[in-house]
Amino acid sequence: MGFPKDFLWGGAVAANQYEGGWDADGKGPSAADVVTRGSRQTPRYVTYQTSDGQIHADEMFTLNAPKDAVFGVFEEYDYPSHEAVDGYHHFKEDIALFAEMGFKTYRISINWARIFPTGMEEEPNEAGLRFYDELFDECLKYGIKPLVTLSHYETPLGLINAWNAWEDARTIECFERYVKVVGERYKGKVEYWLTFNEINTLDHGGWMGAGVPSTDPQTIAMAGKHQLLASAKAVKILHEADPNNKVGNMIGFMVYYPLTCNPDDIMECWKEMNMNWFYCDVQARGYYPRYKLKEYEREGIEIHLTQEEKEVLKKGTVDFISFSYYMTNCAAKQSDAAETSIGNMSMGFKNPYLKASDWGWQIDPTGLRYALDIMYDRYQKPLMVVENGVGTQDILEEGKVVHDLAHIEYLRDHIKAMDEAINIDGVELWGYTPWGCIDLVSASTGEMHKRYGFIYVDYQDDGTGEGERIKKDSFDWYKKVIASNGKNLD
Ligand code: BGP
Repeated sequence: MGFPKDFLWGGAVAANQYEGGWDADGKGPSAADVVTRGSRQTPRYVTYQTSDGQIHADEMFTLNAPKDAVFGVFEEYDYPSHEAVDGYHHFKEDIALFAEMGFKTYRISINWARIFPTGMEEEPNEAGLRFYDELFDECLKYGIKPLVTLSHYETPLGLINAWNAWEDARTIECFERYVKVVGERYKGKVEYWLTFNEINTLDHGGWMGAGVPSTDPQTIAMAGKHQLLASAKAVKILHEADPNNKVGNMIGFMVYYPLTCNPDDIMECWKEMNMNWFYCDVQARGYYPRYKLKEYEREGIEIHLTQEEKEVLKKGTVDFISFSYYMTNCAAKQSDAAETSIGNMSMGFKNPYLKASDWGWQIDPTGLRYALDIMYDRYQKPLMVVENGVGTQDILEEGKVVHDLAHIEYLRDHIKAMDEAINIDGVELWGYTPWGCIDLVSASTGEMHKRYGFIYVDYQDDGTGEGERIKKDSFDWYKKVIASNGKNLD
């Protein structure tokens, strides 16, 4: 019983939510840098200007911008990625704290626009490359293996303003150039790679994941095809750069349960689950699943997959599968059947057996065991849980203490569920990197006060705070968990 000997315990962040330094040392703006701060009540907006000089701000998840939109940063708006938690200047201090907790791995993303400021340059930005050299060296100094996401909502804005980024096949070549550069440069330093963070976010709006200002199904299908091809090519490039490289995909995994045993609800649930499976099926098996092709046919969507492209997909299957897991949802045919529930991307119905976080995400540790089981059963490839956690409103009390019991309880129950998946169900699990191991900007709301970390960062939504790092109660707890290789969860 227990976790495997070399289990990769760690934590996860993304460049755009952690680093700040949005225009430092030659970095170009990315998709995330033109998204405003929202809240639980206010959505996040994407800002752009039209040819008549008007400045617009449209909701990120439902964005359908006009053809003449030029995306950019405008004075009157507050963009949380610009400062984030200033990891750009604090990364050494932060990695030292992760090392103190005993991290074996640290999941970060490379901000593509730091390396290729517009995405289209022939030559990379040396200062950007140097930054990640230093960051990886700092990890390796403590024996922490970097786990690197190539694209985590950081499509260079240059590609978006030129041709709507992933909507256009030319972005694949730009991405290949970027992957070749980082694959060569970080050879021997980085062994674990992920291609696109939550590639399936595309189905919930094109902006975040693909820099596509549209929700049109045909456009989304093409952007998806381009990212799937790029993901397959990245696998090949990274294997060629270093045969030791292990390349995984990354799915935002939203488990659905049928709301009732009504067969109609079962079928509805199957459909919802296919939204999870589709991208993963292509990345793990190397071909488009028939249920998706049939759906495209029914909806009149054309993706024009050539023989050569089919070969690319076939040869670029991933070595392992990674996913984020936060919550579960229920599916039902009747839309007035029950109360709706929200989540990081998709909606569903409330499960009467589950409690929810302050942001309404339903908490379900057993769902993680179930997710691991069905995922492993379907693909028979090693798995990693690369995001998991609960966002809470932590209170910094006098004496600089934060009693974040809710984090401890959530993580403890989910670690137990992983233990069961490994030891009772026989799942091969390589690692666990809880989300936001240090407080950072929320992706869905842009808030600072939705906190996940073991380490509190003193930045507030109104711009106050000096960015001081303070250990929460969960810091010492996670340290014990790692030291005991998952046995001591008290
Ligand atoms: C995932 C994203 C992360 C992260 C997380 C938590 O969907 O990959 O970037 O932010 O969700 O969501 P949020 O920040 O909205 O609480």
